[in-house]
Amino acid sequence: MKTQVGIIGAGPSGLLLSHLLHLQGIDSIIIESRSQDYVIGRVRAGVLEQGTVDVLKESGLGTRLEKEGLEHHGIELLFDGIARRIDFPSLTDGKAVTVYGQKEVVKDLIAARQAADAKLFFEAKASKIEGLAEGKPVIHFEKDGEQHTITCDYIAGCDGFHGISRKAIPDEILTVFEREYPFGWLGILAEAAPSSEELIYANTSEGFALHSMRSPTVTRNYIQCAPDDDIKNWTDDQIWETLNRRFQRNGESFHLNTGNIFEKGITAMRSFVTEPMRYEKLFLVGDAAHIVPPTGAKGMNLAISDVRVLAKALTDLYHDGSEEGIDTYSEKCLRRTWLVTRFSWWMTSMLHKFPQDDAFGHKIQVAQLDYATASLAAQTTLAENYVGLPLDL
Ligand code: FAS
Ligand code: PHB
Repeated sequence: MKTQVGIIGAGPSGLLLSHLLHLQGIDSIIIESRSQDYVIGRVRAGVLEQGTVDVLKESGLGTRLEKEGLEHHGIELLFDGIARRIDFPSLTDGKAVTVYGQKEVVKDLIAARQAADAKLFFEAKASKIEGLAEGKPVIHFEKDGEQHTITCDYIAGCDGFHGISRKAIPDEILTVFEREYPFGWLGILAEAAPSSEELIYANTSEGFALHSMRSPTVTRNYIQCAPDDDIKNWTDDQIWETLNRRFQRNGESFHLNTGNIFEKGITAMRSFVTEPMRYEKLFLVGDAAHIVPPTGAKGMNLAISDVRVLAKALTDLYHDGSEEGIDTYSEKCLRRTWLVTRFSWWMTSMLHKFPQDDAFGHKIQVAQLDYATASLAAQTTLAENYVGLPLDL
């Protein structure tokens, strides 16, 4: 097979890139190792930045998002029993975030690509990338037991943290920056109305908890747990009891709605950045290049900002012959990646219980949270990062 842009991976990165290129008349082929049902079934991100919402709506993917997305104008930070709200619109010139699950975004993208008769192949696993040094990129993949190749002008490695793209960059060129956190997140989806209108990020003496949601009838909650914890160690009652304890606050009663937990799992937490994000005619996009702890609700949003930069760069190249965009792709995306990595690290450091932390360490965290929610300048800093920094900061 032959195409202009070969895309490995049909997560948010690969699907949105293919969609945006299609709108510009640029041909792509997407290969995805998993089945369509598996890709759609994955439960991951929940919060869309303003910029993510804008690019989805501007590219014709806003119908369900407008109907089912929940616009949120703030979050609550809870620490030492003190609950304080950060308002977004008043601190960010009217911006907000939208709660709309990643699986809904992926569903909408797959539907749009299939409606456009895209060359989107599921259960097609890329095994090798060749020809980069010679300027003639070829993707080798297997489907239905047969070997195939895709000859392309450029390759977008949208294959996530465990994909093959990053490994196609020679070791002597690639630099990896990584920090593993000494905890994980136990996440649940339950048939229960959210217990609060907005998200609650709680720092407690026993650990972090997050209250989120997916719809007026489905709540999404997280508990900090040991990094090597096993979901089998947790009964549903223990999960609800822990959440209820961690969301209590001084001077007011908090009622946690409970219900049938229909999805639960444990996610490891790491910060991970690869430099550079381009090698010859291969571009790394999204989780293939970087991972952030989900405390700042940034993972998918950062992936989508990579896509916005690369789609514009490839459009300028194919339409006007300008290479300026592809030549600055890595530098531009890495700047934003580090800004987002810093914010996600900061939120994670401020809100979680670290095993090595003593009473002094907890007091410093409380002071950080007190300042972040009491000072207008500090609230503005948190709000402008949470709703999403401008692409051209
Ligand atoms: P993805 O990992 O989504 O997609 C990569 C795709 O490439 C996958 O479908 C994979 O099957 C495919 N692939 C891999 N190797 C391949 C090969 N050799 N050939 C073909 N295909 C291949 N972000 C948040 O903002 N909030 C959250 O709460 C949150 N929770 C998360 C929980 C988990 C368990 C994980 C893993 C991530 C979470 N994230 C969260 C981050 C997540 O949302 C990512 O940022 C987002 O999926 C990034 O999208 P992609 O870059 O498309 O990568
Ligand atoms: C979610 O709803 O899944 C979610 C929300 C905010 C986060 C992380 C996850 O910071």
